[in-house]
Amino acid sequence: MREIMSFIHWYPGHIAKAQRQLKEKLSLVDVIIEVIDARIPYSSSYKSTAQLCQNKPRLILMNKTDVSDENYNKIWARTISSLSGCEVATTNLNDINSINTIITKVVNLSEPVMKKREEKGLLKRPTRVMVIGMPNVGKSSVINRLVKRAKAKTGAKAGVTREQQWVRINDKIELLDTPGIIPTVQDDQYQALKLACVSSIGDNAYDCEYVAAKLIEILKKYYSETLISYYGFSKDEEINLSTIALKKNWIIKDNMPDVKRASQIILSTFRDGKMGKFTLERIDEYELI
Ligand SMILES: Nc1nc2c(ncn2[C@@H]2O[C@H](COP(=O)(O)OP(=O)(O)OP(=O)(O)O)[C@@H](O)[C@H]2O)c(=O)[nH]1
Ligand SMILES: [Mg+2]
Repeated sequence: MREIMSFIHWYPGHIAKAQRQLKEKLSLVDVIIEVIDARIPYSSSYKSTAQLCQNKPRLILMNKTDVSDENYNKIWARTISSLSGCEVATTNLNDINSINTIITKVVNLSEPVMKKREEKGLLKRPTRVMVIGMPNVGKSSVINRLVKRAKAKTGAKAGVTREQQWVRINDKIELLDTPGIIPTVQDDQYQALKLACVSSIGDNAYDCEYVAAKLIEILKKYYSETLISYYGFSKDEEINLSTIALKKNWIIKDNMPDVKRASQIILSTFRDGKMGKFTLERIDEYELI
């Protein structure tokens, strides 16, 4: 996968600074919620989070299960849990049950932390929680949903806290109102490609046609029947950006396929789940078991 190097660019200076800033913020909290993308559970989880979080209790949310393949959600959740030693919850933030699950699990994680504080004779206060994760995984949505639920439950004004940036979720929990962005530093460019597929990498950092072409390869490998029927191909026809463009009649001058348009539409139909529910990675790809 070396060839991707020239398509997805990193800025090591920015990454080091972002990591430093995140570490400072993390030192303020007791429990961490890490959000990852259920379509790419491995690539969207940061391999050094435990170290970054100073081994504080962490709840991992495998989010966007409404657009990932349900056949792989459970097995990935179990695998991520055993790799990280953390509790993992599968979530769809449009579902209120997911929000209730998050609250229950955070309260459970906070109990030993509060007990420890008490044993040390520290002042009693709610558990401080922060949401972290790579770009576009749903961090702000988690915060917004938790805050909205708190408002609905208590009828209280949002954001009544001792310090401006903490929002009281219930009598046990307060949440930092801004998330921590884990910089998407990836030495594995195949993982970077998948992050680009789910928009976790800004589109100025990669070539749209290249990423769309690679996405089609992955979908051909794992979901060929869905791809064939979605675009109306027959079994023996070649599927690539050009043939999809021709099939959909996306044409530029001289009857040439509009590959650029095809790339953009393919990426967006994948991202919003219109083509189907897909999970782009399998556990055996990474020899995780
Ligand atoms: N389908 C689906 N979309 C979701 C879910 N959660 C969040 N999203 C969408 O994903 C996109 C990104 O969500 P945000 O909450 O802005 O993500 P973020 O991690 O704060 O993103 P950055 O601030 O860019 O790092 C938005 O369009 C959300 O509506 C989910 O469970 N399912
Ligand atoms: Mg955000």
